Amino acid sequence: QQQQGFRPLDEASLVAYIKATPALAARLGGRLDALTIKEVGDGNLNFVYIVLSDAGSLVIKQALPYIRLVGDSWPMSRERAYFEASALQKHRALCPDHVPEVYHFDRAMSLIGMRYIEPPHIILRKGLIAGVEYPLLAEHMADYMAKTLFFTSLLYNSTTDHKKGVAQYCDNVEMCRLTEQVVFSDPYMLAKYNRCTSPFLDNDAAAVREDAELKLEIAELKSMFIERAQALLHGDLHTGSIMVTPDSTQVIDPEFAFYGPMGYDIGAFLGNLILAYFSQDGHADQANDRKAYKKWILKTIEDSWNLFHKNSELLRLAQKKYMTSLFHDSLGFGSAKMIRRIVGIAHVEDFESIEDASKRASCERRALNCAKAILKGRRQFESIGQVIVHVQSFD
Ligand code: ADP
Ligand code: SR1
Ligand code: MG
Ligand code: MG
Ligand code: MG
Repeated sequence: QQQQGFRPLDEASLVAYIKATPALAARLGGRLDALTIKEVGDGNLNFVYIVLSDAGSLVIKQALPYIRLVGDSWPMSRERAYFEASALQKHRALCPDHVPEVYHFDRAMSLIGMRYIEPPHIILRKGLIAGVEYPLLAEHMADYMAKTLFFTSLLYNSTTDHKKGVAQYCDNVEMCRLTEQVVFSDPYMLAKYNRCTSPFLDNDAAAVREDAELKLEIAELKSMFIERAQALLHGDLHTGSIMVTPDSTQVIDPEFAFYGPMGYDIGAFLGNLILAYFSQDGHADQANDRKAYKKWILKTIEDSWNLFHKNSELLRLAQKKYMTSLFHDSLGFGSAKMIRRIVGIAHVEDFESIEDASKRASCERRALNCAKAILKGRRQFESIGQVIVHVQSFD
């Protein structure tokens, strides 16, 4: 890690930094005397500033040497900013429509300057809570996942190039170890930072810890996550890492990027959509029972997989057997990502914003039971349509 030259910035010191950095100043049209700067980071790890001038805009993201959610008692390598900038650049080269441009990267400062994904873009998770439909989301995300995953895999690249990539991202090991802990280990044992909607879900969380069959399955997925360098993953592809309008889909925040199993990214996206599905009853009111919206979420899950699968380029490259195991991997990882959001450290706004704890617990329990059943029985599913029927049976 580059120690020299690092200092945490704030709204005030960021102005001087921008003035001294031509690549950033130019994006603001050189109009640096009346900047508006606001820290908007609502994620678990980093600090994010929106910078506006009367002639331009940008976003600055800085990693500090700890996890923001917990504080400096949980140190974390600032090199995550390097991997985020590298992955944004690589994935943008493959899929420019859905990845924002990096304007500037300062490794010593762990700082990225990038495109401000302007309003009316909002974080997809917030759109899902508000009940907004995004007609192009499935098509855009299928395109993003197909391009970023297949074209960073051995289906496309030489072993020499692939191994170079694997070697580069191997150093993002602290972030991988964080995932190993908070997704694949802690939810299945008594761990310091685990929480759940207590007392309603106490027994459900204990049942997860005592379920030998479930733990065997999660151990298999954990091994795959650690060992299988299949493609350059985003590494944290939940609905809080996607910004949307009805016409546009932009994927941000790949700081967990590494060469891992493709199903981990696909599962993160699909699993978080299933979480959104089960949270809808907690957001229903007299004006909107959310029934039609739930159908749209299920259709989006189905279309996302089917469009990813049907992409003609991919079919040419990949054998049926390859796609079937990718499907089952995606279902396994998707379930793991659902379970950790209910009994692990990092919860999701979809459920957290349901104020009535008993109502929240009831939504969470259905999602948890659905995820446990998918994780254990994932190899039996032959199509995404069967998964949709299964999800509905827990509603
Ligand atoms: P973290 O790594 O801490 O999760 P994120 O990259 O997810 O940080 O960013 C946190 C928040 O900052 C996002 O939820 C979004 O609201 C905002 N944000 C991040 N990047 C951009 C961007 N390029 N344009 C607009 N808003 C952004
Ligand atoms: C301490 S765990 C924080 C979580 O937030 C990130 O976005 C990742 O999902 C990580 O697991
Ligand atoms: Mg984030
Ligand atoms: Mg992040
Ligand atoms: Mg997740």
